Parts: sequence; C-alpha cells; structure tokens
Amino acid sequence: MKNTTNTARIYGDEIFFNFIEVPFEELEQRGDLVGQIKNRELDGFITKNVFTVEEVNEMKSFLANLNEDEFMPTPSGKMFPAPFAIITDTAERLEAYYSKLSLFDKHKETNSSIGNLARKLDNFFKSAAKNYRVSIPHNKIKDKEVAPGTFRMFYPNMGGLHVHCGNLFQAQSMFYYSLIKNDIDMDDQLSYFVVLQQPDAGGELTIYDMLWDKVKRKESPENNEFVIDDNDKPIYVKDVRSFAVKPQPGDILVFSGGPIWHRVEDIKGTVPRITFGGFLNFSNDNKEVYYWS
Ligand SMILES: O=C(O)CCC(=O)C(=O)O
Repeated sequence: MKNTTNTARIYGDEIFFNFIEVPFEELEQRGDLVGQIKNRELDGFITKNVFTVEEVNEMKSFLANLNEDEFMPTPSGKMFPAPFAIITDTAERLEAYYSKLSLFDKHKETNSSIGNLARKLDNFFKSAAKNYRVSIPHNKIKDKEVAPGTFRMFYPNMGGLHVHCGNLFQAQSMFYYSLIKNDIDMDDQLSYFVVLQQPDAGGELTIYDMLWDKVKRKESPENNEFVIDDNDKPIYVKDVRSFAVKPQPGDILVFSGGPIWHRVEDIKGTVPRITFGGFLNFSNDNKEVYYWS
C-alpha cells in the first residue's frame, strides 16, 4: 500500500512509491525494513532522529576543522573520504582511495563524533536489516574494508546531484566492483544517507516515477534535463511525475536508489547541504547485507 499523506519530509502531488517515516524508537519493532525494500514491499524509509542535535553538531564541527586537503573537490562541493568512483583502473587510484580512508579510520579512533557515527550506523543497519548479518565489504587486493560511506558537502549555487540511479553508477564503476572480495549481488543496490544539515532552500531529493527496467541511459553523466529510454527516446525529467524527500538533520534515509531514478535539487540560500552516505546490497545467498562507498 502506498503512503499518500504529505509530511514535512515526504511531499508532492502524489506519493506513488511506498516511502514511510519511522521514529527511531520504533525501529526495533518494525521488522526487517531493508529486507522489505529487497522484496519490493517498501521503496524507502526515513528513520527520524537517529542522531541527536549534539551528535550532529559534533560531526559538523569535525568537518569544519578538517584540513582542506583531506577533502576531495566535486563539481558541487567536496567529499571526505574519497568515493569509490575515483578507482578507475590503476593501482594509483586505489592507493589514493585508501590513503583518504586511512585518515577517516584515524579520525574514527581519535574523534568521538566519528567513532560514534561508525558505531551508530552499524547498529542502525543491524536493527533495520534484522534478518541479515551486516558488514562492510573488503577489497581483494588490500584485504581491508572499503569506506562505510562518505561525507558530502554541497555548496549553494553550485548545483546539486544530476539525475541518476545507482544501477547506472555500477556500470560506470565496474573496476571498483570487480575488486570487492565479498559475494555481493550488485543489481539494484540501495542508497542511504544521514542528514547533517539541510540548506535554506533546495537540496531535496526528487524521486521520479521512472525505473531502470525501461530507462538505462543518459546522453552524458552531467545531463540534468533528460534520460534515454530503451526505445532510444529522450525522456525529459520535467515531464515525469515526481515527489520530494527531505529528511531532517539526524535522520537516515534508506531507499531503492539502484532502480529508481532520482536527483538532488540545486542548493539555494547560504547554507551548504551536508550528508554522510553510501550504498547497500545483499549477498548472493541472501544472508548478508553490506554497506559501502
Ligand atoms: O548524498 C546524497 O544526498 C545523495 C544520495 C544519492 O543521490 C544516491 O545515493 O544516489
């Protein structure tokens, strides 16, 4: 059954996918929500207030004090640690990924807000994916965990994140995925992110009524106007039905970002949008859930 009620976090003319809100205190009683996304009973859920205001503020001040050279610049802001997309097909790129990740690991040991983020995120996934073992995948060459997620800062007036879906990213990052040691079913990955700060305006996640089964291409990664369907026809996103999802600071959103096309709207006003996020998927034997970035 679809959720038809508009809220401050999920709104639009019609909420045509099943996105729900769950108070953090009720997470334990709600069954296996991540498994429900796999079974297509659910398309997404926002767990509200997983992190307290103090925890969110501590993570923001950690980021504010981080040396600029620890971040990786992106077209609309910056990230830390580096995302897997930097690993194309050279050993050098793998070293660069792990050198940023080792900084994150060091901060995890020495900065209580980052240690808390890593622990709480792991516990969150264990509660939200009850029927599964939960872990971070290992890279085959290094035999080390990959990143659990990345901080993403989007600055005002530099854009948002172009229309995309996770299955498209997989095709672009085949080499990275070939380096994962675990036996993960890579189709239809899920996306997750924790919100640390929302901008004054913009920055909402637009969810389109458009799925990977009929649309698998873009003219270029930067194109934000149209996608191309399986009959080679351009589909202009302004003509596609959509609704908005805007989790609040401290919330975690998990959704079916692999098959569902979506984008982050341009950031407006003066305040940057800050999230920490990554992806999730299941083992081929359907016993484990992995999360990474
Ligand atoms: O970090 C974000 O807020 C964007 C998430 C997203 O678009 C994705 O996971 O595919």
